[in-house]
Amino acid sequence: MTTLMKGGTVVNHDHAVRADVLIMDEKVLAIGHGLALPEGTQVVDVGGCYLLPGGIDPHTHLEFPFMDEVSVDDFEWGTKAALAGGTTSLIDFCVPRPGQSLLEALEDWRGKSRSAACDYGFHMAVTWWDRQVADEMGECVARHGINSFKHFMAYKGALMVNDEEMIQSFTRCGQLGALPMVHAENGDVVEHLQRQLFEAGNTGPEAHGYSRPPHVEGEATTRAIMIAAMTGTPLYVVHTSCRESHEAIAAARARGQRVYGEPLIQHLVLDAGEYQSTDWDHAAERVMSPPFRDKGHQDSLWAGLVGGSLQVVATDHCAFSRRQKRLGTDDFRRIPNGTGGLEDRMRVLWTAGVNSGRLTPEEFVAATSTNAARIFNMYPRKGAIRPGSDADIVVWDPGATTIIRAEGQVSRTEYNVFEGFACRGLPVMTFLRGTLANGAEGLLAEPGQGRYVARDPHPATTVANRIRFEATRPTPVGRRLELVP
Ligand code: DUC
Ligand code: ZN
Ligand code: ZN
Ligand code: ZN
Repeated sequence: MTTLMKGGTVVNHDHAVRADVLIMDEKVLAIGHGLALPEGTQVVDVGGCYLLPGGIDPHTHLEFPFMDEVSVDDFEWGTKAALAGGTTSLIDFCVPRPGQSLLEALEDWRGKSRSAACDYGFHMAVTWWDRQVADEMGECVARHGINSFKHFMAYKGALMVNDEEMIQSFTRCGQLGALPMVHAENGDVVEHLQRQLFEAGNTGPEAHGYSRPPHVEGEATTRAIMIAAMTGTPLYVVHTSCRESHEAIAAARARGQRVYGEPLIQHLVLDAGEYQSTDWDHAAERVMSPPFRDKGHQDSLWAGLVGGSLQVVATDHCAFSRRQKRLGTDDFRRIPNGTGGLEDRMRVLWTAGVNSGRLTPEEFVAATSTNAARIFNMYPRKGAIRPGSDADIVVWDPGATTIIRAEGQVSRTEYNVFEGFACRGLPVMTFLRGTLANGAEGLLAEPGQGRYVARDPHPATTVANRIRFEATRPTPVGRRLELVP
């Protein structure tokens, strides 16, 4: 089947141009004017709209067993929420249970993801270290298309890794050409502050924010950056939420280190005042880690997006129901950490970023799609509208408006942290590999139509990093020299 999208403006990360887009067999075939149309071409009028590369959210937790609960948006509903919001690909975190091997966990995630309605990939979490983990990381890269490994520096006693485990794993990533990622919060300090706060009688959700102050994140980010410098690997810092963490990333980049930072849409527009609500549910529903910050931190994150020291806007979509949140009624430490955002990320970022004049439409595309595709090696199959790319295309109407309401949302939660947010600029049609997945008729996407995106390793990135590292320090840690092609 061939489809022509006629009369729109194609926006890629580097330029925008008025042009028609011809789609054939799931791919973009041609972009231009007066294109020769095969017989039977279906024409879609997109006059007055932008055509954007489908959103890529590289940070989700669908059906995630976490804090003794399981997040309520599974692969079916999480990916449908994504498509409703203009996101056509996501990368979910495969997290082994304690004692479970990486490859067994991958089997679990494969099973859960069979119901995916949009395209998806996996990162793998490394939550302890031994020889088997090292071997299985190699398998993940060589055979399963996973080229990124996540390290939790928080969640002591559950997911947290110590510094030795991190340097082992980062070194292994370097050997494999894979990208280490960190959830950067100092888990020892968090646990200490949580206990102190709780023992002093602070049981409510506002204590969650106090137990994870910005310095906890700044310290861990700095530590991870230094370890990455010693192993000669790049580093991706997930959910960069505060000035301290952003400045550590910016300083590392200025030194020539390849460090990437990912603010969440939540942290860009919502602040710590949410935890002061007299409505317990309202505050608890917004408990996530890192927590929402005081407003001043938002300016730093926006500056990072504009200036290039932060590259990707994600969601950390990890949705819990009100019932699950209420498990922490007597103790904030038991409130499952997580919020949703897949449905909202693009429309909220457009409203707060593009309409405000902070971001150009091209920069919006970079932050919501292209940069993630490049960093995680899905580019140019994903993250661009150009001949040969998957026809993942969002028809974006900059004049369309809505007010975000939990009622009627796709996500299975009863609330929405962006409740009441007035959006201007909406995805009015979302095409996944050339097929309409969401439009005026509502969601058309079927569970199971999402395809797994295998991702190759990143030799170029690690080589470049090694050279910079050697220039500043003559004795590299690890065994990089024999491994570089
Ligand atoms: N933070 C959350 O809020 N939820 C899931 C995991 C995480 O790190
Ligand atoms: Zn995290
Ligand atoms: Zn409320
Ligand atoms: Zn996360």
